[in-house]
Amino acid sequence: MAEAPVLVEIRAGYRVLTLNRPARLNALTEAVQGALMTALAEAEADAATRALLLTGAGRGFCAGQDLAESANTGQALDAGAALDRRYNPLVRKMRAAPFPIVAAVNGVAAGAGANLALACDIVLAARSASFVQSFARIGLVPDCGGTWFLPRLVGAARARALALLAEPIPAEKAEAWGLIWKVIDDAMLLSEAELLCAQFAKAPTVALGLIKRALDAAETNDLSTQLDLERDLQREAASTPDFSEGVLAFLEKRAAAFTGRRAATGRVGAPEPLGRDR
Ligand code: T3D
Repeated sequence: MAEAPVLVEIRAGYRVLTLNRPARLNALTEAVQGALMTALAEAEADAATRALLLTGAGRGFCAGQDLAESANTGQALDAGAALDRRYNPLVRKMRAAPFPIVAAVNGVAAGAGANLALACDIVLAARSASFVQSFARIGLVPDCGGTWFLPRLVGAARARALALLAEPIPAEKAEAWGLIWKVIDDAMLLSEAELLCAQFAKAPTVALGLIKRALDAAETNDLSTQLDLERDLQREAASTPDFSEGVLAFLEKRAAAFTGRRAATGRVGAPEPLGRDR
């Protein structure tokens, strides 16, 4: 039987998604993209999933679009259609996920693979990993949000050089430049990422999802609009049982026991995509 293109492991409070084409450095085929979309939708539909960990099998994280698959279609490639149909929905879904997504970049992250990592909320990278906006090497433009993420994360000058020169940068430089959150020694990468996800699995998940929304909206809002959005999101966060529990736990000088739910019982609260019970 063929190996699954994405491995899904269900842990206590979070899921681990592993891109699973190690011989091709986990290059993205339609099958991988489809499996990733399904895995994300299933995670969202499961109220017990409060974080995701995305990593790659073998020595690479992800080498971007599988160029052999692109070349083998036998017809002129409409790369715009591929983005519309497969990549863009994936990036939108990751950014809109109502829980944090942690990338454990275990090796090279190239092209769309680099930008899928940057679409995650927290990026950890193995010391031996590298990031390359390899698009210009093959006559393409950074996609999967690359032209949006790069200048915001590293500033205009570095974004331009990374995109135009398509040179790899090592994980340590990526951390120093603010492209990623943290470099971890190779042997510790996965366990550190798991620890982070286990921490998120006990966090006030609704508030974390709202924080993601606020930060993304801040990229285009003016201050006044953002203040209004913060008011609305704060109202929503403060209506969760996790807020009451957080305050009570503080006053009682104990650790909070957050449920991640939107309401104490049942499906109360704002309508949720995919019927999440929180
Ligand atoms: O087409 C559309 O739909 C538009 C959308 C485009 C989105 C994109 O992502 S475009 C960018 C595509 N990706 C690349 O251009 C990166 C290509 N790969 C590389 O530049 C290098 O492989 C790496 C820098 C990532 C790693 O280099 P290295 O020396 O560590 O490994 P390698 O020997 O090059 O690769 C190992 C194997 O993986 C090798 O196969 P082999 O020779 O052992 O049979 C190689 O061909 C294969 N591989 C690596 N990347 C891809 C790939 N096979 C298919 N597609 C790949 N992207």
